[in-house]
Amino acid sequence: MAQPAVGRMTVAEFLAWDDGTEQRYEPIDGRPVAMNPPGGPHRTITANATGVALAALRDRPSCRPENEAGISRRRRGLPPTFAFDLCPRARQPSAGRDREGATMAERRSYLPVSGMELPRFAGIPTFMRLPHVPVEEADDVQIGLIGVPWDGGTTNRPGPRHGPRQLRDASTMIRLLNQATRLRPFHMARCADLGDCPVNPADVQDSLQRVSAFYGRVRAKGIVPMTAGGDHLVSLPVLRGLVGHGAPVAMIHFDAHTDFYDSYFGGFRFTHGTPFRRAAEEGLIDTSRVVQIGIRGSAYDGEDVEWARAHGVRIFMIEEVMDKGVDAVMAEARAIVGDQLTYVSFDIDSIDPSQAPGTGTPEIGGLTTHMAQRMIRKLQGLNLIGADLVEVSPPFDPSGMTAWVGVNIMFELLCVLADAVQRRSAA
Ligand SMILES: [Mn+2]
Repeated sequence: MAQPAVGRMTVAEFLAWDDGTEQRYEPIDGRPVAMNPPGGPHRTITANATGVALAALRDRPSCRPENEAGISRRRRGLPPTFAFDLCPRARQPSAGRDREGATMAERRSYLPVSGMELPRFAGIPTFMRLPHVPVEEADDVQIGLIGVPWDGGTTNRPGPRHGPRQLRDASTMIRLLNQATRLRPFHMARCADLGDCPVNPADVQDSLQRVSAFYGRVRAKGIVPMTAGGDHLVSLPVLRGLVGHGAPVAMIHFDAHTDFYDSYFGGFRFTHGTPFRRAAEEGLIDTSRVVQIGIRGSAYDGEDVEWARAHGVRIFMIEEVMDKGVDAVMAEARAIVGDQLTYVSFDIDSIDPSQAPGTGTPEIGGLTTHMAQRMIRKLQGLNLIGADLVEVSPPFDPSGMTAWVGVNIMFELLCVLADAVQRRSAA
C-alpha cells in the first residue's frame, strides 16, 4: 500500500500502512502514541490500534496542546498538535530521543483533560480525566487509580459494586490544584486510571484471589494504588497484593465501624465487617500501628472493639474525635504510625449520612466532609503506600451527593499519596 499523505490517518489506514521498511510501530500504553519514522515525515493518526474509540482519544491529555507533550512541543518551537504521536517500537539509538529531541517521558502525559478544553460533562469518563493505562502497560505510572467493582462481602444493603463507575463520572469534576494545601498531585506524580480490577460477583474467594493477584501486579510495577471500591472487604485482597509476604504495615482507617469482627452467619469469615481481623491474622497489618477514626453507632456486642484494643489498635470513637478536634487526633495518629509504611482506608460511612447517605450501613453522628478533608491533609509527610475509598453505593445515592463526597475524598488522598511518591523518588 502506498504511503498516505502526511497528515492524519485513520486506524484502518494505520493498520494497513506499510512504509516498506523493517520498522514497525505499535501503540504504547494502549494509548495514542507517536510515530516518527526515522528519516520520514512526522505522521499522526486519529485513533490508536487497540480499538479505543476515537471520541475518547480526542479527550486524551496527550491530544491536548496544554499537556506535557504539548508544552514540550511549544518549548521546541513547534505548533501544538491535537493529534497524538506515534513512537517507533524500535528505539532510535540517540539516547531515547526522537527526531524532535523529545524523550519518552516528555512525550507522555499524565495530566487530566482540562475542563477549559473539553467540558467536564463531555467525553468518556476515566478517574479524574486521567489517561486509561492497562496495568500490564503501566511501566512508568507512579499512582494508579483502580476500581474494584465488587460488593460480595456486603452483609446488609448492597450496591458498592456500582461505585467505581459512578465515582469515575463524578470525578470529572476534580481539578488540578488543592487550594488548601497548594499540592498539585498530577504534576507531582504520574497518575493514570488503571481500569477496573477483575472480579467474580458470584464467588467471594475467587474474587479475593483475582483482586490480590491484580494488586500483586500493581506492586510489582512499583505503582501506588488509589482504590475505589467496592465494599470494605476489598481492602483485604488489596493488602494481600500490596504487602504480600513483606512486613506488616501501619494503617489509618476512617470508618463508622471497626471491621474487626471475627465472623458472620455462624462462622463465615469473609465479609465487609471482617477484613481487618483477617488482615491482622495474616500479618498484613501491624495492629499496634493501626488507628481507627470515627467509630460509632449501635454494635452487635462490642467484641470487635475489645479484640482490636487488646491487640493494640488505637480507636478514636467519634465522641473523642469531636471532643479533641482534628489537629489533636491526627497528631496522635501520626505519632502512632511514625515513618512506617502506612496504608489508608477510608469508608465513606465515616462521614455523617446527612452528607454521604449513599452507603449500605449508615450511622448518624459522623464526621463532616470538612473534618474529613482536614484529617486527610494531616497525612501529608507520612510514608504512604496506598489508599482506598470504599462503600459508596450508588443505588442508595439518588442525588449523587455521596459520589461527589467520595471523589473529593479520593482527591485529598491522592494529594498526600503524590507527596509520598515525590519524596520517596527524591530520596
Ligand atoms: Mn468499613
